[in-house]
Amino acid sequence: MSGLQDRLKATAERVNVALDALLPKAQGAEARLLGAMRYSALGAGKRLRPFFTIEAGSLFDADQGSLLRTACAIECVHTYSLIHDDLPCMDDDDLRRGRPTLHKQFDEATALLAGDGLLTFAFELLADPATHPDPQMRCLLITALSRAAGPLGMVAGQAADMEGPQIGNDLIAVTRMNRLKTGVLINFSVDAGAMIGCGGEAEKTALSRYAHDVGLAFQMVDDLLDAEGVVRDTGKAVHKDSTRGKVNFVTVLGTQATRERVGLLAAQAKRHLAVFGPRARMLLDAVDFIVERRY
Ligand code: GRG
Repeated sequence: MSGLQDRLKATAERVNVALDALLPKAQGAEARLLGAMRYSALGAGKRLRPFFTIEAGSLFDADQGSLLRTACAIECVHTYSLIHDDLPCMDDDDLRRGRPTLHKQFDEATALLAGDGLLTFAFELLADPATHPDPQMRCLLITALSRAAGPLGMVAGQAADMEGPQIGNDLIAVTRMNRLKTGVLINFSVDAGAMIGCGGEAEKTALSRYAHDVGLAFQMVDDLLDAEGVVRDTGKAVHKDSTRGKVNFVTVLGTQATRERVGLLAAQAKRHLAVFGPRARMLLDAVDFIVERRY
C-alpha cells in the first residue's frame, strides 16, 4: 500500500495548502472566530473524504481545480461536524486529531460559531464560479451536499446517536444511524467526483455502491477502534461509547462479528469497482487502508 500512503499524504498536503489559502485569514474584528475555524480545519485530519472526491473524479479526468475546491468544501462540512460533535452538549470530548478539541482550546461559544462558520463557508465555496464554470453543476453539488449534511442526512444521524441507549440492540436502527451520521457524507464525497467528471450512469452507480459499503465499513472500524484502539494512535478518546451507554456496531454485534462484516463489506466494495479495471487502484487500496487503519 505504499503507493496509496504516498497518494494519501500528497492529497492531504494539497488540501491543507488549498484550505489555508481559501479560509479567511485570522485578522480584524473576527480574528478569534476565524482563528478557531483555521485551528480545526487545518488540524491533522486524514483528508479521506477529499481523497475520495479527487480519486473518483480523476477516473474521468475531471478538472483538478474543481475537484480540489469541492473536496475542501466537504472537508469544511466534515470538520464542522467534528467540532459540534465534541461539544459538551454532544459527546463532550477533550481530544481531537491529537490535540485539544476546539472548545477546550478556545471556548464553547467560539467552537459553536466556528462550526457554523465552516458549514456555511462550504456552500460559499461550492457556489463560487471558480469551483465549476457551469452554474447547473454548482447547483447540483450544493443540493447534494445539503441533502447529505442536512436534517435528513448527517444531522438526522447525529440526532439518532444522541438518543443513545433508546435505540437498544437493534442492528437495523444502528445501521441506519451510522449510514446517516457517517455514510452519507462519504457517499457524497465519492459521488461528487463522479458528478464533476460527468461519469456515465453505470459508472456513477458503481462508485456510489462502493461508497455505501466503504462508509459502513469505515464506521464499523471506528467502533472497533473505540473498543480496542489506543489514544496514542487514534488522537481522540477511546472506550467512549461503552462507558457512555452509547450503542454502536460493536456493542450490538461484538468485535468478532463486526470484524467479519467489515471483511464482507470490504470485498463487496472492491467488487463494485470492477467496471474500472486497474484505473481504480487507489480506490481499491483505500478499502484496505480503511479496514487496517489504527487511527
Ligand atoms: C454534529 C451534525 C453533527 C454531526 C456529527 C461526523 C459526526 C456527526 C460525528 C463524529 C463522531 C464520530 C467520531 C463519528 C465516527 C466516524 C467519523 C466521522 C470519524 C471521524 O472521521 P475521520 O476518521 O476523521 O475521517 P479525521 O480527523 O481523519 O478527518
